[in-house]
Amino acid sequence: MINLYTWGTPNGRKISIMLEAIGEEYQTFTVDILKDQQFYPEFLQISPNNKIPAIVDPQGPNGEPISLFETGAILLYLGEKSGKFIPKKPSKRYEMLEWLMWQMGGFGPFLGQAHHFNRFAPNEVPYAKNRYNNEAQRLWSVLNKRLSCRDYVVDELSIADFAIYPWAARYEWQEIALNDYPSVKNWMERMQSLDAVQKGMAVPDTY
Ligand SMILES: N[C@@H](CCC(=O)N[C@@H](CS)C(=O)NCC(=O)O)C(=O)O
Repeated sequence: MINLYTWGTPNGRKISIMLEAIGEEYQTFTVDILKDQQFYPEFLQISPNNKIPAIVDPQGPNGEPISLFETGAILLYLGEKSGKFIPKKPSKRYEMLEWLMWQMGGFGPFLGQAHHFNRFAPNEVPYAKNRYNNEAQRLWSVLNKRLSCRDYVVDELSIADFAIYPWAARYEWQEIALNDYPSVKNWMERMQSLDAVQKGMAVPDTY
């Protein structure tokens, strides 16, 4: 059984959605980042960048245990292990990687900054709010265009959708009006209707 170390954030939920989607048995361990548990030495051994999520799979490559941090790496690992949600056609696989990297480098880090300055900064910082809310609008426009002519980010449901969805689900924290992005809104409804997404988004249940 895979151990998932996580907390109730978009990055954590990417992995619980994927574990649900591939039907892999897993147990969840919460790492309360509000109590600095991500700095516990035993957690740092598997996630040296002190961030959730991380996994430990006792049945890794060659039957040996493996631990992994960084959601892009974890999603690829679980996709390759299960043979699911990574397109088989090489050109489609690269397309999926483009959108996975787009999420890891943009539609995650920049939206995270928007969350911070909109909701958590101890004082108003108009310049930063403006900068990250504008970037949020730009990123949402890119995604909206991409989804205007397809059901999923690379046509078939893939780990790129699982990476992007939990961030999109926090649209209110990004000052995004969903109706301005109708194609993303429709895709989100499609995603929400999936059992794995509903279950994965509810992990961890203690949060
Ligand atoms: N690039 C990382 C980002 C992970 C991340 O930012 N995790 C946040 C929660 S969403 C965290 O653990 N923050 C705690 C900290 O920075 O100390 C990934 O995709 O795994």
